[in-house]
Amino acid sequence: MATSVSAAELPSWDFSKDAGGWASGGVWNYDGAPTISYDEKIGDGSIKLDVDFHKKIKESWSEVKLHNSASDSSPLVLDGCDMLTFDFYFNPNNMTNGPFKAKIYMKSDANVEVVNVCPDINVLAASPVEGTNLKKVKVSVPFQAVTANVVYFDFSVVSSYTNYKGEIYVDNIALGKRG
Ligand SMILES: [Ca+2]
Repeated sequence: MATSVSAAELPSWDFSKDAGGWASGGVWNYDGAPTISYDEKIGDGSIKLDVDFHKKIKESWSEVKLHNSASDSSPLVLDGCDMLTFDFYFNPNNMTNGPFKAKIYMKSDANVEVVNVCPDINVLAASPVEGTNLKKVKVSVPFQAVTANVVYFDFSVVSSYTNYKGEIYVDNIALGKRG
């Protein structure tokens, strides 16, 4: 009997069990060493970034990277993927000015840069998270549609003239298709 195979779902990470292959990917124009860890509480599992951008308040770009090591060994097969969404948690008491940006960067197995976008994170759209000092905003990042085997995948939080010092959480990183 034939078994129908549904189209592969686009990858997503809800961090319900672990960091899902995401780990520190280094920094760019950042002073010090951020601490990247798995947090089991916020968002029922998320990635925690302990960062300090205050020495870079005069800089338009100070970057803390997460790297997806799972895609190093087993390519992410993308077919018409043109969007990434994620949840961004921050503590508004930890900063007096902004904004943040996200940077999404992917390279294919043909060594082609298939995604390289860095939209602003609209912190003004964030809502308070009950029982915490945090605010949360869902961020949608559109990009030109990609059909490729992705073998290099970075997700960065970028400070643009912020003095943010403290914890940031990232959750529900999901690749998808618009419309
Ligand atoms: Ca989660």
